[in-house]
Amino acid sequence: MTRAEGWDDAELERAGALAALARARVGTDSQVWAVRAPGRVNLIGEHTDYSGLPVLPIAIDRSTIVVAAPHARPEIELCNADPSYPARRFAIAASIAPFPAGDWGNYVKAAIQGVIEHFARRDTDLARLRGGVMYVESRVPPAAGLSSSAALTVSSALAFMALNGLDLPPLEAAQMVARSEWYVGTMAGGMDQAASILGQRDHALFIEFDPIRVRAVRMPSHAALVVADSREVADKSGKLRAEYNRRVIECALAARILARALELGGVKIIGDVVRRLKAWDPAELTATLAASAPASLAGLDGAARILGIEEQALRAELLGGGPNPPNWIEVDSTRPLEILKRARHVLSETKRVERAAAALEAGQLDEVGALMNESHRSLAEDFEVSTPRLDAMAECARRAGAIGARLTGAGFGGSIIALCAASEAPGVIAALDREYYAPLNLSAHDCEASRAVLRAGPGASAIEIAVA
Ligand code: NG1
Repeated sequence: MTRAEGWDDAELERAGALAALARARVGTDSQVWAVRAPGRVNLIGEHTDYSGLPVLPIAIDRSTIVVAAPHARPEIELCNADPSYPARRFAIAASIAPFPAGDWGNYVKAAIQGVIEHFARRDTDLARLRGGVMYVESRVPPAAGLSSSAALTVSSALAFMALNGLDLPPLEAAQMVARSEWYVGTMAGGMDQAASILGQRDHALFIEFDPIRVRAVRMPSHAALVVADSREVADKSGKLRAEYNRRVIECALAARILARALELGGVKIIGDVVRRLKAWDPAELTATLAASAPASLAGLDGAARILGIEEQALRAELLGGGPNPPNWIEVDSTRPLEILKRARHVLSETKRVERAAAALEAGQLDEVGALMNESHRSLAEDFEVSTPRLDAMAECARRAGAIGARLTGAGFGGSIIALCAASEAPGVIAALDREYYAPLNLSAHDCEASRAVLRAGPGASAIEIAVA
């Protein structure tokens, strides 16, 4: 991954300033690499990635930059330009223990652990891996559904690789970092990291999984994407993580029950089921599921009974495997596990993603907008991840002329995305300002920073910064 394209002047300037800090620390003639990795916003295809089903995000034109310079010790010294993220230090090892939950340094540890595991499988001599200083500076707003965490893990992974002369083709790099957030206890799919690596200017990305593949779909020039932050922050390491992981488990259970009903072996996720069927229909598969098990299951023990396996074995299959689970990932078994509604969303959303990609390619924005509205409804009613505030924002954007609007990202807060004719975007923003932001009494700066027209930008890339 040493593509030099994709950097704009402002990013090169930011990288230059960080490089000067790094060289001040390790030596003025040191080699220095800089990586930019963008955040992403998802057009459609929500909560499908961890079922191995397609998504349609864009990489956005806002990035995180990590600058790395080698030093003689096998450890990473980590500094963040934002003083609210304190400096961190850790040793490079085959298995890196995490900082306490919620620490920002865990995203960097996750990335480096992922690189180490990937290259260990390729017989790289881990004892020869170099440490260094890494300076981070991000312009991807956190907790806004724009994937600041993927921008950080991707830029850290590529910076650590550059430091060690390691290289990978983009699809393989996307595969490598796809599971990095499992390290922090989120059983996430690979959409965010893939979008950050595979982004293309003015293109949406139709991304498929297992293995990761991408088809770039040009954004029609008369279309604009308004992204607006609800300023409702779901606690990433608390409620949001528990609810997110719960839905991953619910989908995995639906997949196993469908597999039993259809007599398919080796199924772990819903994507495994549909890939085995030549043609499939969301309503028919949902009906098969409804006929095979109750719509909701009484905890994992109830699920294990239906599947005819021991609860312990099911737990190990669903929750085991990552570097930190099972102690970080738990499922509250006192609430029912909703398998029917969740599967109905995932199956119908998959068809919507395919149709939206085709409609976007054909320039049929009305069709894309209608699918986005339908996606929001399904996320609210069947996946139960919307909030009254996200519903109100999406509705406000539609009333103001957006062709379609929906929550984007995991939900429980975060942002909405509205597809507009470029000429309508200012009106949509004005309506959100008037109807949604004004009653929140935000400062002019905070209101301004909360919403924007975002353009699809290029994916991550690394450059070497020459000594001035
Ligand atoms: P956000 O909420 O933007 O971080 C999360 C997952 C994605 C995907 C979406 C829902 C993480 C890091 N990412 O995105 O992989 O599953 O939810 O479509 O949790």
